[in-house]
Amino acid sequence: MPEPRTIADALGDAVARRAAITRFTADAELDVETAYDAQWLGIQDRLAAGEQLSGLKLGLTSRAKQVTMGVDDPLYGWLTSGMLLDAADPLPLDRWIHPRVEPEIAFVMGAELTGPASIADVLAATAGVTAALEVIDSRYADFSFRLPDVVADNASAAGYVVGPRLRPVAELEDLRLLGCVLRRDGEVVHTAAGAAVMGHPAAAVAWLAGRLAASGRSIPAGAIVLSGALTDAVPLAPGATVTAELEGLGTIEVRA
Ligand code: OOG
Ligand code: MG
Repeated sequence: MPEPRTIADALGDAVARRAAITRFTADAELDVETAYDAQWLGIQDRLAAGEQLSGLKLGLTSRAKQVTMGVDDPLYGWLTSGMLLDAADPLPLDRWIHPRVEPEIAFVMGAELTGPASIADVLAATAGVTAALEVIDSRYADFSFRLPDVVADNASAAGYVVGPRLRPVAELEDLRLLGCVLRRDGEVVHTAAGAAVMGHPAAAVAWLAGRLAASGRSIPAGAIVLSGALTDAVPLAPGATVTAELEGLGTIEVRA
């Protein structure tokens, strides 16, 4: 099994050179816990380079994503200050290898959340929810990976854009029924509702709190938590415009 340091270095190098690598599981054993160790080393490298932690992300929490990516389990990764993007600017395509964008419901935590946690615990600790578009960019050739590979690769995290409105959950109707429409160049490409994410988007955040507790961590107050794509991602081709409209949370539009 490759060492976490070796894995983190190979992935860091792939980012720096914008060159995809072959997944580790193609010719080696890699367990999920070792992969999370490698992920954490990669995050430490970003912090050492001057970034700050800004939050966490869930991945593969919807059936649509699991089926497309061929991985049946959710996972998590970390968001850093360098990943925050402004929808007013064209997306920095020159940073990435083969970026895709996907619509998400983001939770902004008003209080620290330590697992195990229920949906009610998550909602009580949430300052508000907002729309987000996440840019993912696998460091693996053809976005081809197994669970340990994508864990080590920080859940393909590359960037995120936050929507125009932060709404307290008490102001919204049932998050399970919150509608989402994704358009590319004005044409509807995917639609979903909040329940696409583990039956309830807060269930994904509860899963995260439980998973972090197993390694003695928690979700910090102030963190933004992307609960996972509601629909499949769309490739970000140069010149494309992608728009996500989330019921009650407004519209985000990005230009590549
Ligand atoms: C893994 C990351 C998935 C999500 O929201 O499901 C993810 C990938 O698809 O490359 O961020
Ligand atoms: Mg995502």
